[in-house]
Amino acid sequence: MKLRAPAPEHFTSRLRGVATTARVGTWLGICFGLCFLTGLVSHYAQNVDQPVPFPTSPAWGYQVTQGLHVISGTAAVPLLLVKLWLVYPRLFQRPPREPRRLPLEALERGSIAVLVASGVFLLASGLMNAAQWYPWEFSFRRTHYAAAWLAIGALLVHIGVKLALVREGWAERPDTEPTEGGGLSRRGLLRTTAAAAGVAVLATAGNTVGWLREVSAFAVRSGEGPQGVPINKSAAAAGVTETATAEDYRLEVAYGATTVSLSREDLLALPQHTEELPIACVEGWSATGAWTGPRVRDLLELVGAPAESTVEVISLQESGPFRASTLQGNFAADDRTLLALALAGEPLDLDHGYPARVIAPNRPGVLQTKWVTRLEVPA
Ligand SMILES: Nc1nc2c(c(=O)[nH]1)N[C@H]1C(S)=C(S)[C@@H](COP(=O)(O)O)O[C@H]1N2
Ligand SMILES: [Mo]
Repeated sequence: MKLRAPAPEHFTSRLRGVATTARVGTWLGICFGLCFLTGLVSHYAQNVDQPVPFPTSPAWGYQVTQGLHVISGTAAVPLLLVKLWLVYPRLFQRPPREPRRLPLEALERGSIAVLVASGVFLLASGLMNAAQWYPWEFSFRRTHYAAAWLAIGALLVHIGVKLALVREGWAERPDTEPTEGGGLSRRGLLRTTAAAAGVAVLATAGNTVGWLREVSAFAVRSGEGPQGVPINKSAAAAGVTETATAEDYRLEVAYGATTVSLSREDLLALPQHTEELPIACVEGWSATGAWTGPRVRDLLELVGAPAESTVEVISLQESGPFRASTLQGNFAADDRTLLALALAGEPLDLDHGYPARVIAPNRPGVLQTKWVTRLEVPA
């Protein structure tokens, strides 16, 4: 028997066709577009240099954009699988005979190769990041960001090439005729696909939408942590249990040659303010708490640092990418930006950053540094 590569006509499912492909493709394109835009926001918010400062208001802005990012990315997973199943027979299509059609065909196939590769990489690495599983060596943020540009570029080419076909597909009504043997109809396939995306959304949205928590099986960190806020990294995991509870803990505030050193009692003796602010993790989960402590701007005033100074926030944690963060000038100057000592009316839990942590409005969770020991304004 001779083995032969399959040809498109060997794939006989009548579920395939422009009517189903155009619809699933459009939904997938919307998810990718939303994911791309919200991803740009998140990337920008985490940049140290911001030509235009990331705004501090609304306080819940990042919570919404990053929640949408993870929800639209998760919804894209079943859509991408169905889309690939609908079109993969075309992989076996022979190249066209007329040489003048070759360049367009090459562009089309090349863009699809880039789109599929980067799309699969983005969804897989994003899900793995949300599950805090990093089996790779590279920087997640930089690689995910670079792949996003590849994907969106290839997606625009793909849409350009296929626009006429997409129009045709939407003009055709998906029929309800079952496949051979009483299987799914085209409309049934679309409904099932939409339902799968809906389930994926419900299963992750509880990360950030409180009342959905009960149904969200995939809501990774939706369990109530101490003081009603989930924990990302515990004090034990960060290796700070001893230093954070030591008698000689001090917060240093430094501006040029001026340094003041404050014990937790000293910090408690400063004017205390309470703000309702969310912790919004890049992984998509978020939770709002009532945080209490002195304002960062009041602390800067103690050393005579100008308002709107950029502040380096340094924690007791000795290693790890999130041990320190940069607080941009507009965040440092905002009245709602606190060095929190308490959460929900109780002293901060050790795992939430005792003795002191930064909490600022509209700031990615990853920058809300815990176990803070030094605020430094470069002179
Ligand atoms: N020092 C330090 N601060 C940190 C982290 C960390 O690993 N080390 N994790 C950050 C991340 S990714 C998030 S989402 C928030 C979570 O705060 P929580 O654990 O109090 O909810 O803390 C941030 N602050
Ligand atoms: Mo996070």
